[in-house]
Amino acid sequence: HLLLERDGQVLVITMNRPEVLNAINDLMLEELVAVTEEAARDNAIRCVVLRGAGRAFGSGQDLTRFAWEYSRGKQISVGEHLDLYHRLVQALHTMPKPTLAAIHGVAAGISCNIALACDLRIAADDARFLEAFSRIGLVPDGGGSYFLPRLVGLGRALELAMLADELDAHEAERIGLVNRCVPLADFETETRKLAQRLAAGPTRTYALIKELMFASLDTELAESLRLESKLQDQALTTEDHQEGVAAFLQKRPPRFSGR
Ligand code: LHQ
Repeated sequence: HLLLERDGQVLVITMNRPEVLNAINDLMLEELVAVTEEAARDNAIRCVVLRGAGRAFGSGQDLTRFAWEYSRGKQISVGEHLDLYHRLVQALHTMPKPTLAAIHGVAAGISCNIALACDLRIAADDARFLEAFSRIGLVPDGGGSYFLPRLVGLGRALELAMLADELDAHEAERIGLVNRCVPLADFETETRKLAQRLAAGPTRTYALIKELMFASLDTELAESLRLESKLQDQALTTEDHQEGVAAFLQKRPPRFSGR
């Protein structure tokens, strides 16, 4: 249920069940886990883009499976099922290269939260974000309770999760849920441009930046300063650091290799 495409050093993962707005079923989830874990290991990939086929990004967990299990009177334990989602969210979060969610149309439920686990989000102006969970009596999962308050603050996070109203793309951009909102007509081009730019960046440094920023949210200043020193030591050993300095001194654009 995925389409995979290599565009230079960018891996584009397209969720492909357009007839149900890319609702995530078991097979798609297993494929997403396998592909993201593999992308993390593959040094030839320097940026990962996640998007949806058809008219939407994704409508969340495929609810037909759950409806079916309810109808058979089965007690559902989501533990094992969620474990797979957790592997996906962890793979995206710890990916040692940038991840970009490209959202058009609706992003609902766990599909929305998977987008939140990516480093950056670009949205088409037709995008709609929906923390749909409470509409069906569920709590946000797939990392939503972690990323949402960190991205938009506690007040907005509670509102989005409790009222479960749709948020349009402009409002999402205004509150910082997405990094940028572009006209639908330019969405593909702008996504590609941003992805190529990220793939041409200092990849190892990007990974260190992610680690540092998230760590700072759970530590005090002294600890953040210590971690900055430690990770700067690592950044200083990269070829991209040397290249960046050389390019600056030679007054030319840097050619980063990701090493
Ligand atoms: C769908 C779905 C869908 C199947 C649209 N499944 N078919 C929960 C449980 C346990 C463990 C794991 O985690 C989770 C996390 C979750 O993600 S819970 C939240 C699940 N998602 C939702 O509650 C959203 C349900 N969908 C909707 O509310 C609407 O479809 C939205 C607002 C997403 C889009 O509305 P529209 O643009 O009006 O499209 P539509 O409703 O007409 O949908 C098009 C088709 O897609 C339709 O099928 P049909 O045969 O009538 O054309 C829908 O039934 C199907 N579809 N979402 N999640």
